Amino acid sequence: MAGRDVIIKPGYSEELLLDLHAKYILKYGETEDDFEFAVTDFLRISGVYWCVTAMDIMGQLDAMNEDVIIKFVMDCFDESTGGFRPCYGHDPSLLYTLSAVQVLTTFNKLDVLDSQKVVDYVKSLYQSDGSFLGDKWGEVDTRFSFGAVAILFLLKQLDAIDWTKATEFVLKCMNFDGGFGTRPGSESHSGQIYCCVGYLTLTGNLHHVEVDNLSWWLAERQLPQSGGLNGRPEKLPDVCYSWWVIASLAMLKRVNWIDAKRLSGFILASQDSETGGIADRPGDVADPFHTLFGLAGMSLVGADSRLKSVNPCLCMTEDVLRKQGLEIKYLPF
Ligand code: 7TP
Ligand code: ZN
Repeated sequence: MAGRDVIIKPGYSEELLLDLHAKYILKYGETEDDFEFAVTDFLRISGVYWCVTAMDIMGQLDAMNEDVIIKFVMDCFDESTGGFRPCYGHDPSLLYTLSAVQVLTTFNKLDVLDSQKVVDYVKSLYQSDGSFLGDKWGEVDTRFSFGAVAILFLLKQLDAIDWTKATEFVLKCMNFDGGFGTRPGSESHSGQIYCCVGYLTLTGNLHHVEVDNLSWWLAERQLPQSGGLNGRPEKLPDVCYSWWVIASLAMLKRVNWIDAKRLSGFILASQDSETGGIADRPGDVADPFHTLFGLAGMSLVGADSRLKSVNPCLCMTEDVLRKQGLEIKYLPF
């Protein structure tokens, strides 16, 4: 199938510019005397997660100001709901709560949290049809099913919810092509597939997927010209989709269904060799989001031995998960 693609101009860096990326992330966090991790308020706590995890993968976590980060994260905690806001003054949501829990886990600081409140928050978003809302505004999306189970897994509170109905809901979002969408009947999309495969992995239900059918759809996301991966047929390749796709393939034990060498070439070409950081595709402006998922993708395909191993389900280092006794049981495909 002919898809849209980009042409990589010759002359890009053939190696991963680790020092430059670490400097880029560190600099991103400092604006005047204020702690400014993200460009925009509405995603700041997720920006903190992207930066912290990128640094951890590069083995540079020690260079970050842990105390300032933990204080920022806890200032985002909303006592009245038990959820986390993206920053002070905004509404809490399940997605920002996952980012907060991921950051606290990485710094081994979950004990500063009243985790029962967080558990109750997650339960408050559970619907009788098995779906989850993302926040009080009431949208339903399989991303929230993943967010819910990932939060409770990290808090070691998976038993707080009976996942039977929730699993039925996720499986209703499976399509004839083996992929998953936002809600029942929605078209397959790499990001949604990642969330559903991650959900099914954490709840021990991955045997319900049609492994070969789904892996085939995922492998077809790699574009012939650039080696990058797209999120859906006919879309341009994007570094972050590299992550959603190969992380899904990794959970399905099918990473070798894509050409790792060509994918790493695309990610390397998306580096900004002046400022540091990685962009969505070659020539675009770098940001922490694509920097994390570019590094995580490079780690997952084993493209650079200086990178720590990344867990495909949670996008955190295996080091952190091991140290916290967080073991994921994969199915033996
Ligand atoms: C620049 O325009 C956007 C568009 C959407 C900025 C943010 C978003 S988003 O919050 O809905 N989101 C994450 C996201 C973040 C960035 C970004 O982060 C820039 C600087 C920083 C600092 O931390 C940039 C894009 C982005 N997108 C949009 C996107 C990604 N690839 C192509 N595009 C257009 C993803 C978007 C949705 C999202 C996906 C995964 C996730 O864990 C959280 C949110
Ligand atoms: Zn992207």
